Amino acid sequence: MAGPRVVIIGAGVVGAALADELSFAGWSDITVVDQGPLPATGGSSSHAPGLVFQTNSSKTMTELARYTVEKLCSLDVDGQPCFLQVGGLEVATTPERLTELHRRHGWVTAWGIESRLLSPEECIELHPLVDRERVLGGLLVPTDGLAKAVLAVEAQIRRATERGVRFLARHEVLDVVQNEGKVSAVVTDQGEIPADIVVCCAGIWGPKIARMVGMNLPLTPLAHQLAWTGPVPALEGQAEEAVRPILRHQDADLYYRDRFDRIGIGYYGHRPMPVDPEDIASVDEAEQMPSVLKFTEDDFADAWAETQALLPATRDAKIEEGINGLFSFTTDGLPLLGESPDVKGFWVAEAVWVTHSAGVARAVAEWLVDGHCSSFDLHECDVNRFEPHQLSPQYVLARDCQNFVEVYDILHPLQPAGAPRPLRTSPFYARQQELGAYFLEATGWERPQWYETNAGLVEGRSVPTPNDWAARFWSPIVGAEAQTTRETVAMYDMTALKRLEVTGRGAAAFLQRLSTGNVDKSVGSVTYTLLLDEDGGIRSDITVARLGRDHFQVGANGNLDLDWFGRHLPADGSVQVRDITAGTCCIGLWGPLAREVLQPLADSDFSNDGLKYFRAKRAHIGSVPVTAMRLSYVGERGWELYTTADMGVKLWDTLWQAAQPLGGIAAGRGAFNSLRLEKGYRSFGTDMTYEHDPYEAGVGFAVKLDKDDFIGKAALERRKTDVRRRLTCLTIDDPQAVVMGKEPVYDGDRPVGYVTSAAYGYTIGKGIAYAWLPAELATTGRTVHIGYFDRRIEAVVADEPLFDPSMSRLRG
Ligand code: FAD
Ligand code: THG
Repeated sequence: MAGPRVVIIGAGVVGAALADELSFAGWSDITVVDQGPLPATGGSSSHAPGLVFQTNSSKTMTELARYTVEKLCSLDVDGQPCFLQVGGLEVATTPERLTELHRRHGWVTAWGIESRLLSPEECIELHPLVDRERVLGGLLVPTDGLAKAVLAVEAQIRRATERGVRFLARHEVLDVVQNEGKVSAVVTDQGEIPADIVVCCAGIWGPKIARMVGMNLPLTPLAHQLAWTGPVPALEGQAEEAVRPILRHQDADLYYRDRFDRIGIGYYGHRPMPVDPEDIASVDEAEQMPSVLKFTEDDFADAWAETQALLPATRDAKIEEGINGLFSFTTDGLPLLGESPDVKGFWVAEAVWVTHSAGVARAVAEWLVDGHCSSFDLHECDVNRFEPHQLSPQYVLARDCQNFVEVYDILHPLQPAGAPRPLRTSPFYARQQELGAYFLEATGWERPQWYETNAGLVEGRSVPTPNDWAARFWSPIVGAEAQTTRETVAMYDMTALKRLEVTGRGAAAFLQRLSTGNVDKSVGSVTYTLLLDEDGGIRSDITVARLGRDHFQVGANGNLDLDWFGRHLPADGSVQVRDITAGTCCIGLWGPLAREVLQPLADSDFSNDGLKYFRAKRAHIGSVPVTAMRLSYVGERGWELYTTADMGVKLWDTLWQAAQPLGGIAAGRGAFNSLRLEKGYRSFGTDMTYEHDPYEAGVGFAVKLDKDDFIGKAALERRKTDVRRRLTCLTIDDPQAVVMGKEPVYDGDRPVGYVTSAAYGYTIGKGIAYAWLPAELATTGRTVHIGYFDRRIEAVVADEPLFDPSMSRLRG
């Protein structure tokens, strides 16, 4: 297998690793070009201090880091190791941070990496420079350590070169040529190189390269301060480069590493210092290196004071050198991986730390060679995950700077972005404000979490108050709204649900090919179905409503669904896909009295016979034309009512006036999430993702294997009989013990899985947590324990769904 002609732009730690992985996978026509000298090109990798902390709230990021550690441990350059596995220690100097370290311990444990919480004494024993009086405790990950980034580049260049990869130093890329929507060559200052695939691994220069093919790459280079002390007298004679663990002091935005008798200090506490990629100095003009700016000493003053406090031995030393080094930040802190949506063959592997470099390279190599990546779930990292507003330069700059500021902050999982807000508002926004909506944010949308005007509903109800952490961004009103939905009727704003319109004479066949269910049914049918990759992994779960012979409306999960559809469109132009989210809106009207509200307003029959469960039709609600779909993510009778944005307020007011006399309310996402978990409805991206198949995830009912071929079918036939883990429903008796997701689950003392989503079930009167567990433990009645901060919470495997298994609420 020669493979296509590949040109990799950039021989930093990402480009070099990718060349190694791709050539290992068997592709042989690979050229890596870099404007700088090799192996220290002058990019971010050339001066990175190389600290590798694997702990991350993202499972994928942790796994990418683990792969990087394992790979770099196996590499050397003439006997010099590429990784010094000294361990990683995070210390707490405040009670809040100590609590946070417990949460972080939970994440690494959930993702399968060994770590230990340490007493102050144990911290000092491992890192004797730390002041005993300042630390309250620590978290140690023994497999963390120091990556020698330039050596890693060199080692991977050597291996790749042996396999025939060409490395061209001092070749500056000036343009990327495309032909009929496909890349065809890379133009350098020393000539043109033909290419079928171009992978941009240009780090902070990425946006500049991407612009050559008209692609908007949302990252910002920001300067970050790194300083080195001179000799520290207490360390005199240290013969090894690093003996103490790498150290993080997040309370002061600092990190540390050894270098013989000196110490490297990294700082995130200074003002954000963004740089336009166009303004980065060239290799020849740069004073030191293009990615290195002059050290601004004033910005470092607090860091040095904090350092001398935490590490008293440094008081006898001086700061000898320092840099303001550039590297990439993104709007959500995650990398940008994948192929341009517009130009075939133009790929990016950008905004990647040394920490994740080899893992990312492995993932992208698999993706390129196999068409998908089976070793890592990349949905969070896909460069096509963004909504259009998330690509605006102003948004990108603001969010990237904010992420720099927050890099070590303690962030609650529900905490919304501070700014820029509000960005996207549904037509109901003003009405929601009048009702005292408490808004959280999702992909730019302002979404009511609960409504303060429902406060009166709490009285006389049993709504337990959760523990402190779970009580943030929470109100007892959430419980009252959930219960009221099951008692009377509630209006839910579903506008943020991504809606795609698929039309054309090939539409039915197209959706049949992409989905696991049968969607080629009568006009008016609605189908819950899955999109899979070739491996049988879940790409999304969607609803497909057939509104006409050649007209479908798809309820989707995000921009990746639109991207997936776009990549599979038939070349003959027989199918069109359009995102109709922004021009439309939706109210979910759900609850036992939903019909009493709707029928008198409607010009059409909304009895059970008039519109059965999982059927759709057009109608008028008062003067508002709607598409009504009879389904409910909260598990109650009722409809999703769609209309155009201009009619939204009228729809809201019409329903509101009719619902109020019956005790109807507007309800928020807090209630919504609780109700859907009582009903056992999965949420893509949280409960199930690319790495899971439908059988494990408990959505096998949505797969019709007797249907004609669809993407992923062959893989499912294999996976169906091999279910080793299951998305499992757990209940928790202690009403205070509400967990949030991403906590480890233990069988005895052994970590065996992790929680995906959780909420208190206000109807069933128990806590609910969905968790991935080994199949043999997922048996009803089995007791397991959830690790929640410093606690172990008892939980029991339950039959699901917990609410209305007979579906009496939905049918009839
Ligand atoms: P680079 O190493 O910058 O490689 C990109 C390459 O593209 C460069 O070699 C460049 O010359 C080449 N290139 C660009 N444009 C062109 C063109 N037009 N033609 C030809 N070639 C081109 N990460 C960690 O994991 N741990 C840390 O402790 C850590 N500390 C850091 C400290 C500092 C001060 C800084 C600045 C960064 C730190 N990072 C750390 C981040 C890390 O260094 C980067 O994320 C990583 O090195 C990026 O690797 P890369 O290969 O994507 O980019
Ligand atoms: N509404 C619409 N589209 C959507 C969602 C939605 N698309 C994305 C996401 N949410 C999909 N998730 C679900 C999950 C469950 C159900 C609907 C959408 C559901 N399931 C029933 C069940 O499992 O009992 C029906 C199954 C069946 O009959 O096949 O209702 O909220 N428009």
